[in-house]
Amino acid sequence: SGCPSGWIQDGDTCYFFSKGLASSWADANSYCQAFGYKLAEPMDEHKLNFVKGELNRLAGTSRYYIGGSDFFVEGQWIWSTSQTSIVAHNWEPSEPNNIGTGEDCLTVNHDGLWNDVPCDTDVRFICEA
Ligand code: GN1
Ligand code: CA
Repeated sequence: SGCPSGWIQDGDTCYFFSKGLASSWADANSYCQAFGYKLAEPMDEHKLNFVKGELNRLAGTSRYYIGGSDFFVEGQWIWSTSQTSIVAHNWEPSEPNNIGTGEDCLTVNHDGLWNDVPCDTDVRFICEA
C-alpha cells in the first residue's frame, strides 16, 4: 500500500530521488538494488509525466539517472530489468548523441528531458519500488 518513508507515491509505484547523492550509473543501480528496488523505469506517458512533475517540483537544475541504457548494443535503448526496448521517451532535441568516448546511460533533467551521458559520470538517481 504505502511507500517507504521519504519516498514519493504514484499509484502502485514508489520513487526515491537521491537528491544530494550522485554516483556512476552502476553504483546508482547497486544502491537501489541494495534496498531491493531498481533504478526507475518510467515506461509510459503517465510515469514519464509524473517523474517530470516531481523534477519540476524539486526546483533544482540537477539531472538524475533512470534505469535505461544502450550499453549492450549501441543505439538500442532498453530498460534494464525487463531488457525491453524503450518506446515512450522524452529525448532532448539532438539527443541521444553518444558523443566523446561514448554515452550509454540515461539521464532525465529538471525539465523531464532525456540525455545520454558516459556511465561513469556522477549523477543523482531515481529508484523505484
Ligand atoms: C554534454 O559537455 P559536453 O558538451 O561535451 C553532455 C552530453 C550532451 C551535450 C549536449 C557528461 O557534453 O551528454 O549530449 O552536453 N555530457 C555530459 O550539448 O553531461
Ligand atoms: Ca548526450
